[in-house]
Amino acid sequence: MSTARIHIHRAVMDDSLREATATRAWLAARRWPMFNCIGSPGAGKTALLEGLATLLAGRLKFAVIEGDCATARDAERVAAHGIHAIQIVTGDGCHLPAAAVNKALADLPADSECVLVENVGNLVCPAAFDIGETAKVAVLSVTEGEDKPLKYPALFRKAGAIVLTKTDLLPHLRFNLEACRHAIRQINSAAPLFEVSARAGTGLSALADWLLAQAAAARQACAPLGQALGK
Ligand SMILES: Nc1nc2c(ncn2[C@@H]2O[C@H](COP(=O)(O)OP(=O)(O)O)[C@@H](O)[C@H]2O)c(=O)[nH]1
Ligand SMILES: [Mg+2]
Repeated sequence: MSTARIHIHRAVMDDSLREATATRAWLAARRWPMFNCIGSPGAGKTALLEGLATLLAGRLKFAVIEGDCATARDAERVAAHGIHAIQIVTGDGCHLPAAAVNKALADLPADSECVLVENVGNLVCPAAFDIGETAKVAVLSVTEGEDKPLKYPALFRKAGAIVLTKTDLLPHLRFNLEACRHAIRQINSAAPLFEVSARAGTGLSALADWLLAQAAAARQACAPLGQALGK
C-alpha cells in the first residue's frame, strides 16, 4: 500500500472509530444495548428479527436498524410486526458505516430498550467495522456449510453471540452439526451458541432470554460519569 493510501485508510478508520465511540456513549446514556447482526445474504437475519418481534412482544421494546445495498424491504418486513425499523440504503457499500448508524439512532423511539442492527449481508466487511455496538452477533445458516467459521474466522472471533439458523433443514442436508460446533468453539469458546429455526420457531426463546438478560444488565449499568444525553 502506498503512503498516501495508508494515510487515507487511517483517516477513514479514525473517523469510523470516532462515530462508534459517540454511539457507544449515546447508548450508554440511555442504557440501551445494541447488537450488530452480521451474516451472509439469505442467512435468515430478517426472519430471526421477525421471530424475535413475536416472541418479545410486550416483554422488550426493541427497535431495528436495517442495512441493505438497495430497497427498504427488510425494514418493511420487520415493521409489519409492529417494530420501529429504519432502513439505511448503502448503495455500493458492503457494510453499515458507523456514521449512518449514529444518525439513525436519533430517529428511534425514546422508550426503546434495545437496538438490533441487521448489517449488510456479508461475512467479511461488516466484521471489520465497529459501529458502537454492545456486541456483534454472528448469524450462520446450516445451508452455508459447517466450515464457514473456519473460513471467515474474524466475525466468529469477535462475536458476543453466535446464531445457527434454519436448523429445520438439517434432515435434508449433509451438514455436520458436531463439526460446526467444534469449528465455532475452536475460534470462540466463550460466546453463547443459539441453534434456531425461525421457520419452526425452535431455539428462539433461548435467544430472546439472552437479549432480555442483556437489556436488564444494560439498565443496571452506570452511565459513564458526566455523560451528556445530547449527541
Ligand atoms: N427453512 C427455513 N428457511 C428460512 C429460515 N429463516 C429464513 N429462511 C428463508 O431464508 C431466506 C432468506 O431469509 P431472510 O430472513 O431474508 O435472510 P437475510 O438475507 O439474512 O435477512 C428466505 O427465503 C427465508 O424464508 C428458517 O428458519 N428455516
Ligand atoms: Mg435481511
